[in-house]
Amino acid sequence: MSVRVLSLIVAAALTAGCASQSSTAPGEPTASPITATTAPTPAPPPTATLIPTPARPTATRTAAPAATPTPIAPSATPEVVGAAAGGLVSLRVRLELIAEGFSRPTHVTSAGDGSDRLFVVEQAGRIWILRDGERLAEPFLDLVPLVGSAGNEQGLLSVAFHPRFEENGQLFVNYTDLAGDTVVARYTVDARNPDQVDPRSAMTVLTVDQPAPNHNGGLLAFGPDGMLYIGLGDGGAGGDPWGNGQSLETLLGKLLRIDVDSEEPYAVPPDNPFVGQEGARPEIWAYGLRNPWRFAFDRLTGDLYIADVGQNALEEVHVQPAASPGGENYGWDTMEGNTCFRAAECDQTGLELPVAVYSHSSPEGGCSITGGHVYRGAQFPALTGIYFYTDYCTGNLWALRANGDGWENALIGSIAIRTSSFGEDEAGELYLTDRSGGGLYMLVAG
Ligand SMILES: [Ca+2]
Ligand SMILES: [Ca+2]
Repeated sequence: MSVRVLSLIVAAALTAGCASQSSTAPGEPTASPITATTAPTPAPPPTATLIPTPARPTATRTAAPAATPTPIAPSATPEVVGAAAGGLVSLRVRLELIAEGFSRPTHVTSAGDGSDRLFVVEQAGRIWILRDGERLAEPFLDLVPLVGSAGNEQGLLSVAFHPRFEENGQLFVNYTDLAGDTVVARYTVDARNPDQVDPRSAMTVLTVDQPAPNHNGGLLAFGPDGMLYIGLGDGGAGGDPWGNGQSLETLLGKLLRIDVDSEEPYAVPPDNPFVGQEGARPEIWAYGLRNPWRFAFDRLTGDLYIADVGQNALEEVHVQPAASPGGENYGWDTMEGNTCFRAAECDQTGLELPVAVYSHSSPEGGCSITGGHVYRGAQFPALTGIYFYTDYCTGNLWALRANGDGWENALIGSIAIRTSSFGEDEAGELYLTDRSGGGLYMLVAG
């Protein structure tokens, strides 16, 4: 067995959000995430992996057959190969190496302050600045002493800059602490040095007890409404043993929406969907989520894309229209993807079905979805309006876009990195972090 194969197996064991961890729970079949990644596999049959959802307004539209993905070896610029006739499957994209040497990067984003800096988050607790592709010598923020990152899905998981960061210097981080519990905290940049955070500025916004090391969610993002959205997984183990996904009494298994400006540490927006409902936590914006590791707002339309990591069968993407008043039930653990979970039938009343799914049981599938963004950059017009997402385990890369009343979804290739996150720079160009190799890549057309 080669060194490379060994390293891939190790990486597979570290899968963030992957069902492989929860598959250790009794009764869960074991996923085999590494089989599709250890070597280039024979070409799978063409599939666009569209899911029939006949009863839903979001029903998927039929797309042209997908190109055969061609896994390739890691390199400085791992290519994505996708070619076929028409539609998304004819998209050609590749990854361009921007920087390397990060230790288990979990997130990348920008500050929206006109500085054009990129901020790369490391799982152990540091945030680094890239300016013009060069990493600054000192970290922007070092939370290593506060962060517990022993578990595969624990650590410093994201950073979000306040929409008025340029004025108030505020940023928000999401990490698991030394006890494994979720912490959302606010920090303020050093008034004398815009490349350093003042560690004394820490203010805890929210903490959530975590019953198990996995399924911590972890993303923070400000919506177009100026509210802070927080993704929280179902708490962990496997199969949601505590029933958190469907319970409005807990913050676990939810997307939260809070107002960090009106009060400290936060206020509940009065128009949140469960305000005033007895027994429901008013911070909840949407529920029925298993581990929404990454979600993203389309910066043009405000539509919200939620990539929810599946159990042992299906990975899924939900899309919430910008006009939604919230309150959606995304199904877990009544459903996994577009199927009933552990049941032949289930009551689907009131459940939102995903607009795209892929399975764990084929080479063109995977084991743990990493949601991306809708491309709104300026450099690659061919990518405009397309939501990109990938599978952490197989590297399969997907493109999804609205198509009339439905959705076009296509497998467009395979990338030879372990994508922990996508992120946008200030101009809307897209980047990916390779948790295994430590690189930061830019998604490039052509
Ligand atoms: Ca957990
Ligand atoms: Ca779902």
